[in-house]
Amino acid sequence: MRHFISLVLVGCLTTMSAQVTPLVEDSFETGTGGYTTGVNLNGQAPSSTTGFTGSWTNTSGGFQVQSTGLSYGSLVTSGGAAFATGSNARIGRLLQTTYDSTFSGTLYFSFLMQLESVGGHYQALEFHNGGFSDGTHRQFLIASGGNITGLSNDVFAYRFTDGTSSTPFGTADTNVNMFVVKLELSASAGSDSITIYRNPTDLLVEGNNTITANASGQDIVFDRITLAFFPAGEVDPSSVTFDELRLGTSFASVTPVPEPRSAATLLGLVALGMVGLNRRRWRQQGG
Ligand SMILES: [Ca+2]
Repeated sequence: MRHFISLVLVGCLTTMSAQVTPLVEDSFETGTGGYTTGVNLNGQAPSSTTGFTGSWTNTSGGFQVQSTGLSYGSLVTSGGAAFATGSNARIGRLLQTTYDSTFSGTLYFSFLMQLESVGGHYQALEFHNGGFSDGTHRQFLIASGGNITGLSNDVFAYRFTDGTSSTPFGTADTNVNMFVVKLELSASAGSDSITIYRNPTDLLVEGNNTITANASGQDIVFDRITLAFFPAGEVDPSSVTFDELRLGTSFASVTPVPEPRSAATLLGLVALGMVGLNRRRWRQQGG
């Protein structure tokens, strides 16, 4: 019995320690305190988000928030999601913290992305710094579709500052994809590295997941997160949906899962079990 209680307590503590609040979070909540649906995301700055500053700012086209969100496995999700309204669209929002060249540390970024169709359109989540220019401000991206130099349209790829080559890391599909990017950032020049997990199967333990792609020898600085969709003149431009943006200092902080039972409930069950055991003992002794 004592051994069982120890196991339960260790389990509770492990579960509790896995719940770490992310630095940045946007589940695209709708309604009071959240986003307004049916209008452009541009100019919206709901109080339901964490770690952003100012409002979403677009450079072209439109994204809106829909009331239906994306879901992935046991990932904690809520609210709606952001989707491109079909025209050439790029929209970003500043973070409260700028991760400049003097920053040193490990960050994790996660997001959900669902393509409506696999094709030539460029659909991407981008990190920019100081502005929205492809050539000078875009620092890192995960994208599918055309306009990724030298790649076919049906892959996912990552890319660093514009002008360098893109690297494919798998076939694109129309499922809800979850991406977790580990950013190991150094204050030394040319010493940043990234590790990508596409559709991690274990949201609790990073090491149980297969690394999809990684790269080193980079310099990544960013002050905003950007959503992009460029159908490139296609007849049926379709759309792309993004949801559950999280930036944190640990894998678990950007991959939250519900606790199977709260620690308090488990402790209560243990206490009830002990009471029952003692009663049986008392009856055996008394009878
Ligand atoms: Ca959501």
